Amino acid sequence: MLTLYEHPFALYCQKVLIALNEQGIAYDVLEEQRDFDRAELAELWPPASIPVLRDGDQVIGETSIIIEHVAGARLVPSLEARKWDRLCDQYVSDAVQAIVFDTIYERFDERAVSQARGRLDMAYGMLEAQLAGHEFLAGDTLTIADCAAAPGLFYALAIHPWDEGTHPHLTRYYRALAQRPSFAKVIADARPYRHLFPLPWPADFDRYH
Ligand SMILES: N[C@@H](CCC(=O)N[C@@H](CS)C(=O)NCC(=O)O)C(=O)O
Repeated sequence: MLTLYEHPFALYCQKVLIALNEQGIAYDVLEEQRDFDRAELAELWPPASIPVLRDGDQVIGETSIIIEHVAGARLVPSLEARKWDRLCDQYVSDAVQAIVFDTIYERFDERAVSQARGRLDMAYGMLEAQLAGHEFLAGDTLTIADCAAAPGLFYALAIHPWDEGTHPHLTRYYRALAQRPSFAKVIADARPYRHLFPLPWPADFDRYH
């Protein structure tokens, strides 16, 4: 049996949860703060980032590697899928984290936050252009790239929403992802933790969900 060390409200954990749900893979959950803390996790996985997957004797960190481990070519079928997975992690999810962590860790670094917002705008443009010609990021089927995009866009929507008028394809794409059972479950399971978010949560946030 697989065991996932995770937290339902953590962006990168949601990426793996979507992949597991998509594939109908059974797993046990250990939830941060309830079942383990970061010091305990560091003994297993020194970076102590979440999620971490335990599969028998194997301890696997890094979401893209976890997804490749559990799903292989079913979710990582092409170089294109890997490319968009990397782009979504680096320019959407990491930009979101830079903005959120700026508040959590009281850095108040306006330049860094502004750069992160610029990266999000750049990423929205890239996604819009790609999605104009494809249902999903890497073609006609859902891949690791969409597992990466969904939670990044979820949090991006809360702090730096894209303009729906100039991004109709991105809007269509996110709306469809949000209706998909694998991601809808993740959104529902994370809902009780929204009070943990350190920035204002928009009143109209659930318009897509
Ligand atoms: N590149 C990592 C990123 C994982 C990551 O940033 N996880 C966040 C939670 S969503 C984390 O644990 N951050 C470190 C911290 O909160 O101290 C991956 O893909 O697994």
